[in-house]
Amino acid sequence: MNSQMKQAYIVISDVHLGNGECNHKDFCDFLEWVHGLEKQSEVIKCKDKKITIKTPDKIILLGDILDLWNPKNSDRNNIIKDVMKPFYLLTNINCDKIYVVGNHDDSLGELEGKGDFDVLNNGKKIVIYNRHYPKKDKKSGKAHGIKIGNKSYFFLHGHQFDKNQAILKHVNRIWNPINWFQDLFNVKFTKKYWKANFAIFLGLLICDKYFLMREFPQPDFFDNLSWAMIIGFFALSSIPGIVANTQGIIYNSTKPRDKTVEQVIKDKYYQKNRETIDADVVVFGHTHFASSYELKTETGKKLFLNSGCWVGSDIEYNGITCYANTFLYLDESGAYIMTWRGSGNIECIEAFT
Ligand SMILES: [Mn+2]
Repeated sequence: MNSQMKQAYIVISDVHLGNGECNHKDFCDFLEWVHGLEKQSEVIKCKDKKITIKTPDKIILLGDILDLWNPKNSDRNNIIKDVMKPFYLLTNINCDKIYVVGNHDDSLGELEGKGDFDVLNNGKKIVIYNRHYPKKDKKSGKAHGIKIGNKSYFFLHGHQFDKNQAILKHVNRIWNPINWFQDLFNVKFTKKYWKANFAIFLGLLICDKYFLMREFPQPDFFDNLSWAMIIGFFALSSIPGIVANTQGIIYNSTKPRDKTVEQVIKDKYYQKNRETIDADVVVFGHTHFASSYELKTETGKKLFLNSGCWVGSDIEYNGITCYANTFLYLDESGAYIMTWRGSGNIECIEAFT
């Protein structure tokens, strides 16, 4: 029992590896620092308290770690490029990793339960959870939080709290337009020549309308079909390029970002799930705003914590700083929102003891 009492978790979300705004180098430096905790723990000041950051027993990767939706230049090779080093560094850290998928890495959810890739050299595991960690109990339909110290914690990415995302989720089960266009765009020929292909496609359309139909008032069926196939080929090899390169702009304007935990919870979307989560603390990411909110319910209080992001830089909203490069540290003494300031400097933003 004693070993269960002394536990340390590190929670990271919304790194968006592959995205142009991802703080890739900072994230790698941070992981190297986490690896270093194995040899020596770090003592930092949090208000008037001293906290010892120990080497973690578990790392929770809380969604949107990879950006499969919106990679730089829509090119998925940028994800592969960005992923190499962080995952190599993660492997070196001597603890199990829990990967809870978010909306930007939603398709990884298909890997849940597909076991044999996940044991690393050091005997540690990386386990994928499609929705949340821990899973719901099949009988009661309830999810019981993980006990760390005297509090229990429940982890989910948080797009489940986001109205737009929740509607999308239903559609996405059958057809996910963002992924679909990304798939079509990431065909090498399309990726390389979509602009030229689009010019050819337009050219063919114009030809079709103004010249060919007049020359051949009644073209036979097979002529028509092969003509349609040629136009179709260039359409298919160019339109995904246009969609993939504009959806980033559209997506950015509808981003769920920059909402504090209070705003998310007061939006009432959480209500739906509330009876099924049996935990003192609900941890999520998604909005890129490391913050907290305490909700008073009929049964008591529930604390909501947001793990923030590793994208962009610190921004101020209505006098509140939204930090970049944030993580949560949880141990038997409490929960802490922290920010990586570079070169091993950690700043504590909020403490819950
Ligand atoms: Mn998200």
